[in-house]
Amino acid sequence: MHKRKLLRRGGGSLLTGLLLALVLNFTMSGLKTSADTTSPWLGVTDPVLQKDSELAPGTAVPYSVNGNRDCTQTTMAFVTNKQDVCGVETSFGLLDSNSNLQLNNTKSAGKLNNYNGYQQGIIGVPSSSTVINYTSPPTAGLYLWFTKNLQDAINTTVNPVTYQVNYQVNRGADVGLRDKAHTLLAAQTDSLSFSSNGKWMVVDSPYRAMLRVNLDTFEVLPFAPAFNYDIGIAPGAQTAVSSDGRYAVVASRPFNLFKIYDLSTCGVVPNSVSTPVTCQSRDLLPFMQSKITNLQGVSAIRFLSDDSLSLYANYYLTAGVSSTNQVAKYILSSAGGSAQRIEYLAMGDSYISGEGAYDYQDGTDTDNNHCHLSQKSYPHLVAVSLSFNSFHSVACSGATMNDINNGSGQYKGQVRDNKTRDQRNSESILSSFSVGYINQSDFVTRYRPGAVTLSISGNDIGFSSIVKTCVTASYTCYNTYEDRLELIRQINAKFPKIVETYKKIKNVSPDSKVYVVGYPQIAFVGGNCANNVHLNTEEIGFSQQIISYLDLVIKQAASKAGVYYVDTENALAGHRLCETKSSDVAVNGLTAGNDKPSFLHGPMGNESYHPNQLGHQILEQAVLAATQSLTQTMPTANPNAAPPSETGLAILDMPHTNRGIYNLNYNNQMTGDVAYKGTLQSIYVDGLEYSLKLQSSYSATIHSDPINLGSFSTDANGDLSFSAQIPSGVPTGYHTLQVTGTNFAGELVNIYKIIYVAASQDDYDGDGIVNSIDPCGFVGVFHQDYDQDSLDDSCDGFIDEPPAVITPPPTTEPTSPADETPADPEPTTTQNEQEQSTPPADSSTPDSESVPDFQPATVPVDIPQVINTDVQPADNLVPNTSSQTVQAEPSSVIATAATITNQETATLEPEVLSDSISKNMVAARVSTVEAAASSPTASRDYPKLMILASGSLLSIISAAAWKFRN
Ligand SMILES: [Ca+2]
Ligand SMILES: [Ca+2]
Ligand SMILES: [Ca+2]
Repeated sequence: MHKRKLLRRGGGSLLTGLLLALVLNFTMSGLKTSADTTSPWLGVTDPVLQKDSELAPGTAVPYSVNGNRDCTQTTMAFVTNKQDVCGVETSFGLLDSNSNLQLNNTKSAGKLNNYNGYQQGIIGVPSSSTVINYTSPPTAGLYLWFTKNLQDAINTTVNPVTYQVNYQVNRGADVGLRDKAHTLLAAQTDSLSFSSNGKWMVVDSPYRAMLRVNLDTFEVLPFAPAFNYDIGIAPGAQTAVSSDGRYAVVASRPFNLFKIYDLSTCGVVPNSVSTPVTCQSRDLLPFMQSKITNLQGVSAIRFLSDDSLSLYANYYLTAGVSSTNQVAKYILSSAGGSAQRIEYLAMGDSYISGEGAYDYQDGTDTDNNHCHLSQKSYPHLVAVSLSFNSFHSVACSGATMNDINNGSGQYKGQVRDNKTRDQRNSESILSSFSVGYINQSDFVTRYRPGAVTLSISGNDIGFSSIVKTCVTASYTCYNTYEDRLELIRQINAKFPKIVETYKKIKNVSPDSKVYVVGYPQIAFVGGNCANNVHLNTEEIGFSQQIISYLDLVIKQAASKAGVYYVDTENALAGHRLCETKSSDVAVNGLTAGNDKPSFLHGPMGNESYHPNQLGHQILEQAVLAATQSLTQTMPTANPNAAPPSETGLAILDMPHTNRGIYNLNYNNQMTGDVAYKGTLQSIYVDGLEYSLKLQSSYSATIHSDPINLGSFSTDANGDLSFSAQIPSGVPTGYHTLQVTGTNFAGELVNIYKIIYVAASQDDYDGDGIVNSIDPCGFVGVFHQDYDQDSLDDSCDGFIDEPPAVITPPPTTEPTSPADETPADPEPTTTQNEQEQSTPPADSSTPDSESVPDFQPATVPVDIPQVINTDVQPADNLVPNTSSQTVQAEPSSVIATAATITNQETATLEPEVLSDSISKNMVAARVSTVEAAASSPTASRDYPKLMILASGSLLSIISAAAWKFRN
């Protein structure tokens, strides 16, 4: 049952993927020799030009290195001062054109000194660990030398007096820029540019050709003529190359040039490169001149995707009068591409995927994929409300900023199939909007939505783990100044990355309206908390403060990036936990985990403390109102926006313990969510991300009472990969697992994750009751089940009102008059029996408040022989969904029996369930079935509950959801 369902779910997309892969491979191999698929850039139809924005008079095109290479304007912190720099975001850190280097997750920057023999100065490649050194050739330009894996090639020295960090490259380069005949090719670095993923570059090799270089293989394609440097005019070359290497652009204002080349059409490259090979191209200049009067030139040209470019154009308002110069940003799309392809895209983490609202989209609630993308999430509701034709959500529960941004070939996505992007069919994933496989921002690049809503950064600070700690700790969590200060500093440290994430989305799709949605408050201080809340007053107060603070930082980051902040902080007011009766609460309390067994995220369901369906309805209204139905215009970026100062923060007004303050880095990827006592736990830390030193020792400990797990060495790449024995003496429950040591910059580094240490795989909390029948797995039970769905209140995410007792209609009230309904008091079952709980006003039951006793009908009635044989998928029976009638047709089912089948059909005593079978009631019976099926001899074939009505099969329901609920 279980396996079959998986096949069904995976089958569709797998097959589609395979077919697409075949089609693509065919197309791509065809492209290598001739242009089977003519590029829309090269056809006869004109491209489409759209003005994005006019720059204010006197404003220049954004700064770039040598007027052509992209860099990010930011601040680097040195030991003694801060400097504004324009740096390249490499995979090891930020490197500026003065060779200042700030390694990832380090606090102080240092000078990167080149290996002896190269000229000082190192060129960083975006999203790559390769750097470029250079030496002078006898003639024009520079020889380029590539050093791969820079992190393997640097030594650190820290000045003992000033503490200034210095990095020294300790070996020569790996490879030079050469043709196949091994001749060094000089390069004019003014013309150098990279694809945004760092896989390709283009550069002019003087007197030879404009080259495209593959930065994995260093293979060279001479695709266009070199500039003529002999006539005394600097070309001011503007170049660009697409991330798949297919297209390149060359432009020059003095040379009246703006051409796009389709490099899939080029001829064979000879061993010796002296001139360009033939490639098809299109001259875009006449078109641009026809659209922009008095055009002077184009610059900062970048590929947004294969069929659109962003660029800046200079033009004169008055012909020939340079003082009337204007600059504007444009989007130029090929004839096949339009500027906007879908109306609305939602992206981000669990608060926007709809974790907790259930009704998850197919394929997002499987063993491998826990994205939990809900059809009841607020973006879906917004899209329906606004009658959008094209809406998609690519949000995934658990997403961090890395899952938005990481476009590298090594990125594995959020799914658990251990495949890298290079091993996936990205085209198929993009075209089918499959979530969790590739970074989310690529969907923006591809589809350039009219509006984007984004919720991100909560997981980067481990927000859900913070809550888990508070729920299970026997002490009050985060109740000291130091605990909270570390958290605040951790949030502040993410600020630049949050800004970058927002900017990136804006940059890849300048036309999109980007709405950043904050996090709602989930609990009310001082109210009456239901049994599923598990947080004390201080902890709820802390949760409010930390959500407020995170929202403030997000708001500031949005302001700095120039995107619109949507304030939803108080959206759920009136419906928060502890604020109203539990059936009217818009947020789940602690919810027992029901994810599939292989990749449990711990015993606590991810749905815990997330907005439920009501919550998403409220958030829908809040987002519509705040964004004026997704039409609100974008604010002007405020470059001075910053997180608040630590001084005077109310959240820090706590008792001091005067312990040391650590530089914390929450890392959700470093290990699994659950560890078992007495077993080995695998731990992995990416050395590049934290600038770990190579072949150096780091120690692992588990807290809160520190237990040393041992010392472990990084490998030759600086990565840390080891297995640590979890001692049997660690108390069962949530703990912090941390790795500490010194990074490349000589700073103390602390990388941690909150994990659940379980007594054993079968019995997490070690109370002797196996998970499958332990009601709440690890939190104590109250032996109360208010809503009678067989889930103890302690871990029932939503405590509804109890099901109403069915009342037979009063005898005096005739039902439908002229049909064959007998006159006896037969109860009527409808889909909404709950609403019938109040008996109709009737003089025969005058002042009775009491509800009549439930009376199972025992009189046989005519019912169809086979009423319904639908097999209900186990997921439909997750017992905390609110009560609904299961298979309630026809409306007068009377006597029923329950049967359990295993491999050898075991039969329970047939029993009367009720006159209508609700999920709640089935749930109650399945727990009995479950107990019977959990014997050691029970087969892997899941037991099924068969519901019979007068001997006819009514429904078969798999009990797998119960058997493996924990
Ligand atoms: Ca147990
Ligand atoms: Ca319950
Ligand atoms: Ca419930």
